[in-house]
Amino acid sequence: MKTKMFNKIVNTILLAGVCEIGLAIVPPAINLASAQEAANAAVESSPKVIEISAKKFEFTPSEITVKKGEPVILRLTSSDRVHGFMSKPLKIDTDIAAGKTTDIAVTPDTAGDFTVICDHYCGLGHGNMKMKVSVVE
Ligand SMILES: [Cu+2]
Repeated sequence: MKTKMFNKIVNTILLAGVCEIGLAIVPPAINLASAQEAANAAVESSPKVIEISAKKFEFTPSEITVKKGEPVILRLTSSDRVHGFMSKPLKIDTDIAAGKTTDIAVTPDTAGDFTVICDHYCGLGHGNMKMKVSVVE
């Protein structure tokens, strides 16, 4: 949520900046083209968003694949209660509160398969609540 808003603000600032410079030095047709280019660049550079939902006692999807060195946003939600979302090697440790979206930015630096576990006790099946993150080159 925050990132989306931030991007919107950045886009607005970028466009405003391009328009001002454009108006001052180039005809309107070229000005429009460069504003569009700036908007496209902003969209391409924003990280990929992967949605993951939690409920007793599973994460959906139970497996994701991300690229080494490529920033992603994990958009976490819970449909029942608070769950944990933790993986030491991926340097992730957060709680997922129910009824709210938790965005975390991750840039995996090592290839391999990693397990994310719920580390917030949520009931009898808690010990098996996990998902797999595959980091590929
Ligand atoms: Cu749990």
